[in-house]
Amino acid sequence: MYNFTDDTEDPDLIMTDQGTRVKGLNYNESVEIVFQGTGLLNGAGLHPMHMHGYSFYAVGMGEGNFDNETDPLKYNLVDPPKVNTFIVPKYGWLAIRFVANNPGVWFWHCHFDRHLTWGMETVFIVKNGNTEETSILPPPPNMPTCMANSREISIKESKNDDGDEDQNYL
Ligand SMILES: [Cu+2]
Repeated sequence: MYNFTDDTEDPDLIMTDQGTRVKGLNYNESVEIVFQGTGLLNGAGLHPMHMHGYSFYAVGMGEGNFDNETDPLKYNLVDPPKVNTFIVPKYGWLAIRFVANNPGVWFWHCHFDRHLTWGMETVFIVKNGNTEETSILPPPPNMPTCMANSREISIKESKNDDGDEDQNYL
């Protein structure tokens, strides 16, 4: 197994891939996530992982590298804390579970803002269920449309120097 908690300074690991990938989840899907802390680049630290839209159960945590065979056997499935933020321990791991029963687009991130800007963030898109009650509410009737906003902005930006409106915004 790769040793995530090694204090390596391998320069090939300095630059990460930038991406806009998100994770899609089906309505009512049971989700388990294991956050693995790392010591790579001597960057070991705590990470308070925070999820919007949900509380989750922190079912397990431990030191070192997560072992997918043995560590789940030690999960607390009786009375785990239900929270929306929990610490991934330094040189350790955190396992959480939740049921994706709140449709929407939900931000997930480390709550240290500096880490967030380094890329410790992602998004879950939880799909609608089969009923109105299990789906995202429609926008309110007075919500401006994107088209109305973009037209107003375009008109403001397209004034000529002589004050005439440029009609090519459409
Ligand atoms: Cu962090």
